[in-house]
Amino acid sequence: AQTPEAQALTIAEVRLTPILVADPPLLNTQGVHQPYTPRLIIEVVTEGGVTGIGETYGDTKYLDLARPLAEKLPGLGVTDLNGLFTLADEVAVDASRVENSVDVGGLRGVQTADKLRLSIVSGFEVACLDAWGKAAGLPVHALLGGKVRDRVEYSAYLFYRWAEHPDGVACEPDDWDAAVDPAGVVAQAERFSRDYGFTSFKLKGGVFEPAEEIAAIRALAERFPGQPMRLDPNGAWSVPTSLHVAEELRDVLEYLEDPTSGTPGMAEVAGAAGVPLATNMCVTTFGEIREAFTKGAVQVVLSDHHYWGGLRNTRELAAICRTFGVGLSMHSNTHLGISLAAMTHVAATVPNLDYACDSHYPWQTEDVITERLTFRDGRLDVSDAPGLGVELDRERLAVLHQRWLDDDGTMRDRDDAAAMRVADPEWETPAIPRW
Ligand code: GKR
Ligand code: MG
Repeated sequence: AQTPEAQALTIAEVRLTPILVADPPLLNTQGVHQPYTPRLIIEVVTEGGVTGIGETYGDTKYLDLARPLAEKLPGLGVTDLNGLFTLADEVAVDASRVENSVDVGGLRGVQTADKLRLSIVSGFEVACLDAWGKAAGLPVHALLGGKVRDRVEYSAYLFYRWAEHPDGVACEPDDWDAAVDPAGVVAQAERFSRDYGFTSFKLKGGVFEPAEEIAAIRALAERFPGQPMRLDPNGAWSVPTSLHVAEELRDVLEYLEDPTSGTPGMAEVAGAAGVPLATNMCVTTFGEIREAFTKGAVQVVLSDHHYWGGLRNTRELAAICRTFGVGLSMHSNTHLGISLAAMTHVAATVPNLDYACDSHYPWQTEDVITERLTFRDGRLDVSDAPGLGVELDRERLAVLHQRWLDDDGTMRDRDDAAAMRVADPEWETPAIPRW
């Protein structure tokens, strides 16, 4: 028989709320961000009346998995995180969802059934940890073993972008200027530095000819001398092009991120680049680690609790990286404050978080939490409040869910190439390597 305390921590109800959240016209090698991107907000309510919240991808293929998993959860303890994984394994993944999946043209690495499952489990795991922490009066970082730092550093995530989405497209405008050349990128970095205090800079590349992007990083390095730079073309370059870029930027890059696609190519580049290579594309699952580490293909793995199956798996990844002398940093996709809070809690507990984490958060003007998180000196304070330390704003959640309900289906699955075709009907997802 369960103790009353354990009974109170049992899941009574799970609520799933798909939403569409405004996203600016950020460019990448596949195309441009849609004006709205899908996210899924997960609420886990315990028998004791505590609600925990989580956030993950909200595209249809993720919802198709989240719904049957949610149905299995009542009766599970929010502390039984291993049990959560066992239940997730019982949810069948429709093979066509994986085979036909472009997953934003592969920007998030190869899509497998397991990875889809892990991305869903991550949102539930965070919601369970939030509920457990709230019930126990403990912050999530304490449930992960305790923080080893009080603040977590983030980098400025710079994007080439247009000032506005294409004419006639419904969107929520923002007050950022276009950035399509080195001067625009530097101006964007100046605003990031001024408003948030970031001191390291990552530029999303693979958009323009490599010479253009080399010039942008050079301009940044001149404007912010001695500050760490990263360039990430999402695998768009050939091995020779990657080596050329490495040669040109070696003195200012702290790492080059996914210059080329696939572990063998990354290994070739790593062997001669003279600059560390980081990835959120060729190592996104535990199964990919052995080959990449054995071949010396990557020197830095970008963790992302959404890919890796949650906060505890992120810590396991960190332990493996530590063992093999591989660096650890953190990747992000378009996300809201619940995910940022989760990222910050786990980052606070990892001793070998060697680099500032990525976050798209400054690009999001909308959120579903009552108080947005604020970067100061490029850092976020680690919350010691119970759970994640953020509260759901139900009114905002309802508005963003209504937008999802009202959508004719075009925004419910992120497709950057389709969004680009609105501006350029001839646009095709570029073949890799592009240059
Ligand atoms: O949001 O355009 C984007 C990024 O390109 C994203 O999709 C990537 O997953 O941020 C990511 C990265 O570092 O590769
Ligand atoms: Mg990347």
